[in-house]
Amino acid sequence: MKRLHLLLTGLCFVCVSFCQNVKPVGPTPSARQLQWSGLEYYFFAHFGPNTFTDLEWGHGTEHEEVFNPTSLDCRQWCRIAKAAGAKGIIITAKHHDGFCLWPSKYSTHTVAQSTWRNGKGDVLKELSDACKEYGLKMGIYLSPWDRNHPKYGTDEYNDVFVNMMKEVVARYGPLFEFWWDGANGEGPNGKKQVYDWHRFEKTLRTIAPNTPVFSDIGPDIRWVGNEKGIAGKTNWNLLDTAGFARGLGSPPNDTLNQGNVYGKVWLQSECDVSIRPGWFYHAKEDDQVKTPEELFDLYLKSVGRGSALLLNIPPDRRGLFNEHDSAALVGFKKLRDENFKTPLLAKKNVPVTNNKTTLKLPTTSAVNCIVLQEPVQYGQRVISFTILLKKNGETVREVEATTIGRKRILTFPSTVADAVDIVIKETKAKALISHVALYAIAENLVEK
Ligand code: FUL
Repeated sequence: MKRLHLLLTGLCFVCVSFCQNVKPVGPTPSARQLQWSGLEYYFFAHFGPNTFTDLEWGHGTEHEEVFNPTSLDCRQWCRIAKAAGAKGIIITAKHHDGFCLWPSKYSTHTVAQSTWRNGKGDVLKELSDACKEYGLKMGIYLSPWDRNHPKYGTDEYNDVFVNMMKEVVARYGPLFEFWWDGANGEGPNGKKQVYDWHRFEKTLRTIAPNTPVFSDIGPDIRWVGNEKGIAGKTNWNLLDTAGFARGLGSPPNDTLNQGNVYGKVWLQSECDVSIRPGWFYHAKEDDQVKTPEELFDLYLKSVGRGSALLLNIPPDRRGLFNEHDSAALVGFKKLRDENFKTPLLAKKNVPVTNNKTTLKLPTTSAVNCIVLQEPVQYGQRVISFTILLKKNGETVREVEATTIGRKRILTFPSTVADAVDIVIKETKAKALISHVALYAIAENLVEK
């Protein structure tokens, strides 16, 4: 009994001493951001008239009849998402062509005007029901740029956009993310729309206070500056947004990619990337689906660099996730499961004293991967660090790195070691490491 008491006291001490006197540093995530941050990996589904016209940017003049999936089954999407370990699906409720995948009251270019299911179909309703059934989250992409809506280019379009947001939140919420695309291809002689971003933001905050909102510069999640799925090796969850705007006025792509070390706003990045070259389904790309190994590499370069992975799986003309894509996704899941199943060592809340911590491996082993996490609710702290792999007291490999953030996965050539030192070189305040794990992953998966 006394021993148990001592043990419990010891455990409490570790816990308390880890968090004791810890003051957050700089901006910290809101509850809404923190909750989203734990999702790490989820799907995008680009679906609409482009699926049937083989375009990437529809003109907005396509006849509604064009949208005609022969056997839409959102449960099949969810089954695959679940099997692939994704946490949710964000659907293009309205892409730049303006076609609405739900029967909106605020447009006459929707599923209701199509012949699909005699105008009675509703893709968002089916997806929302399927997500609930499979325990997945649902998110909505709504393009501000609209090449169809007659009101686009006038002040009244802001009412349309607000009404559409209200409609989809009321009918298909709760949503785990709302996606505002910054793209606009109107060109110098095109229609000019002055978006009322302030009103858009206020609307979502009122009707969906727990839904984080994505755009180039947030307010909750920022774009990573490319569509390749690659976050910066240095990746701050902080950004200076003052003076910048969405779309063309956003910060340079490399700033979005790396964040700002002393940025004033907490904005974790999200890596949006398609499993195929295009965002929409094109049969001619069936043989260009990313392989499980390529997806694993993107996982290391997104989630493993403190970002999120938003992986696009475009439903095909049947309204199904294509076999080529699902095979790659299952392979990708298998690689994550097999390689991250058994850590050589895993520890929570690692005490860091004088900027250093030593971890002893239970047995001398070949290591080629380390996973680190900071408890970001206390702010992102570590600026740079070194991993020293040791054997019999000698350093056998040094791995230099910069930021950690929510998760940092470092891979390196396989090295036989019996201990590992984490040496914090520069930090904003006392370094906190909430999780560390060492692995021996397949050699071909080590980051190139
Ligand atoms: C871009 C869009 O123009 C693409 O069509 C796609 O939706 C991508 C995710 O965002 O800005």
